Amino acid sequence: MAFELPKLKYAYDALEPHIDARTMEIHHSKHHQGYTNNLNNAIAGTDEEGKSIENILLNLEMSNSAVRNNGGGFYNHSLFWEVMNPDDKGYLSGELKDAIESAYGSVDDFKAAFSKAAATQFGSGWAWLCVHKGGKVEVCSTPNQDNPLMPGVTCGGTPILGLDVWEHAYYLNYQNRRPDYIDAFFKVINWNEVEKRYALAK
Ligand code: MN3
Repeated sequence: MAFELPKLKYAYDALEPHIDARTMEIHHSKHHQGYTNNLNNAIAGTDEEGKSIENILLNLEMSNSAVRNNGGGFYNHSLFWEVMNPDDKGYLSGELKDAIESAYGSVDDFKAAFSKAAATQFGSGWAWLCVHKGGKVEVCSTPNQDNPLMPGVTCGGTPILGLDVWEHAYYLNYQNRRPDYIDAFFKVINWNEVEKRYALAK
């Protein structure tokens, strides 16, 4: 069974004015579709075919750039769409809020750390909030389409929140103003979804 582009649970214009419809449409229907197709092509006829994307990334041979780039791209964007929502955003609470305060002191300090990771990732990449076994959380960033599931990648653990800081994610609306895009992302984070992922991963 080949990987399929996941459907969005909201319309392309649902995240406006924070993330514009044209960017969402191109990002989902062109970029994410491209990673999906290229991943399927890269694993066709190999031992990876039929495995879950998590399994493929956790056991990735990092020198396999086709699977690294496109498997990462497939997984990262699938997470990205899920952790945003225009309506059902919830608010940071419960065990995840406790874990964030334990690691960063306060929610504002966490936001500053995450924003800094996103703003200072040189070139294309992602900022992450990860969970380690036992529940400790950590912010990090990765270049290109790498992510914390991959062997040897910075913070490790399970990513539960990810922000795409490739220019294709924001350039139409924000041009070079990546920090404004990062601020906007915080207005559409679906904390209910992030908390659900925290509970599963910890
Ligand atoms: Mn992208």
